[in-house]
Amino acid sequence: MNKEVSALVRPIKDAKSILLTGHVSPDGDNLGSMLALKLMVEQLGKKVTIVIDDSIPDCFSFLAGIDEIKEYEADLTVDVDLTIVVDSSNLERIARVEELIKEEPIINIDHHSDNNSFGDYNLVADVAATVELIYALQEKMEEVELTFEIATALATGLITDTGSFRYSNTSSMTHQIMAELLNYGVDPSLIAKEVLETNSYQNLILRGKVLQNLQVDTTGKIAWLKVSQEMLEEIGADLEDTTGLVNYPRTLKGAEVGILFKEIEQEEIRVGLRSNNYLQVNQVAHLFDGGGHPRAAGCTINLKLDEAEEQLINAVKEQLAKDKSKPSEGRD
Ligand SMILES: [Mn+2]
Repeated sequence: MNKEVSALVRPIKDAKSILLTGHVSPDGDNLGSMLALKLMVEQLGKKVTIVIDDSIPDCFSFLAGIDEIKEYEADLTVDVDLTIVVDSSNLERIARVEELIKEEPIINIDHHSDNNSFGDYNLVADVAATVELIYALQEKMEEVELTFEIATALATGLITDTGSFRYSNTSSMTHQIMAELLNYGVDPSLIAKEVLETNSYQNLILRGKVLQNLQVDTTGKIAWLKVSQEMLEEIGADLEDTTGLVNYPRTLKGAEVGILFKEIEQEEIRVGLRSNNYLQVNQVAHLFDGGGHPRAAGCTINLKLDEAEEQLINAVKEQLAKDKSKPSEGRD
């Protein structure tokens, strides 16, 4: 991995103006990676524009530089000589931001095992969070100093992608990096409070309503939840209030896989998949042009909610039949 990290230093130093982006449904690792990297390369005098084809959840508003992230718009133009994509297995994950990429080289920094190496430079490694790779890059860039703001962004990625160091992707390296970040004054209790332990009123009410409609297949192995636009309107909630819902169905005793369907628009259904022990949910996501990890993946299906539900659940049943014969694998 050392060589791949070092290989990024030259193109970053040679660039003047950098486009930074990451996947839709931005999470703490995606945002933490982008913001840490932005603050790092700004120390080198680079101009940085962050664009995402989605809105930013409020819970991340404590991160330095978060207000400067632009949401994709059709008339947006950027003049850059390097693009860096973080935390994304393929270019489809950045949605319409792909339209902003012209001839400039692309750096791909990611930790998803199904990453298709779409970059001209690829730093893809099996680590708990993409921020671990950004941390490694910082260590290689002698002129760049770790600051409280950068450390906080990196720690946010570690905490969120490891489920507060509970998931099996957590390594001794993850803890070593966290220990180093604490030396820069990072406050993990504040990060946990902001990101994991604060809910909007609408989020709690929506959670109650959505959980009441929990669906389970006849085997009890597949559990899923649905959020329709009608439900959101009824309680005055928006898509941001769905944060965290994806984690509930797989906690059902006996379930192997938990799924959340979110109706973004009438024929645009965003699907989050989580599994417990052996089902490779990224294989299911791939069938619908999505991606992710064996235990956490996502995709978007351009069908009506009930049609998307039927197709996706059928695909999960087929994958369950394939995977149950294999020895179990750890969470990625
Ligand atoms: Mn990640």
